[in-house]
Amino acid sequence: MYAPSWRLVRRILVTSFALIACGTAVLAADIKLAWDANTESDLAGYKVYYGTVSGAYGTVISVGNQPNYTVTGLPAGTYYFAVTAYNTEGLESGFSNEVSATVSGTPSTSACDLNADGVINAVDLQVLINVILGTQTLPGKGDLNADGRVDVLDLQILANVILGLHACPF
Ligand SMILES: [Ca+2]
Ligand SMILES: [Ca+2]
Repeated sequence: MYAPSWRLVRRILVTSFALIACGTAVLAADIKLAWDANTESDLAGYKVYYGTVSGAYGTVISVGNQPNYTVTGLPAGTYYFAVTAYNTEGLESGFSNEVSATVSGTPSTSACDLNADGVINAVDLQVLINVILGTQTLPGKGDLNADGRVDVLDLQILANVILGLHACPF
């Protein structure tokens, strides 16, 4: 019983696995993975494994019979990925080589995203108003024009950013 299984594992071993692209979402990211297609006639599909520790994959996703997959909505952190193939009898190959990707939790727009929810909108405007009114404190944030004060000028800048008139930071 053991030997046929061993041969199968050898046959359907995934030979190449490459990280194609890392998404640029602000507080979460999509990681697109692709690998060489297995050409065995009894191939049933692939499984993508990933986790935050190299060689220890806490999450497994059956991705069907397609040689690529996008893992979506990953929060900030470093992730390690590997893939296996399995056949119509349910026998699974060993892991492919491992690839890693780091999702940055620091958005380029952080200076204006005052409540750090990943979008710049009227909620941030309200937060800034609260800071100016003294009902909320956000140490180190809100001074968008870097003049040492958080005041109505910064509010105007943030409004312009929301309206699309400025990038942030500028
Ligand atoms: Ca926000
Ligand atoms: Ca200011």
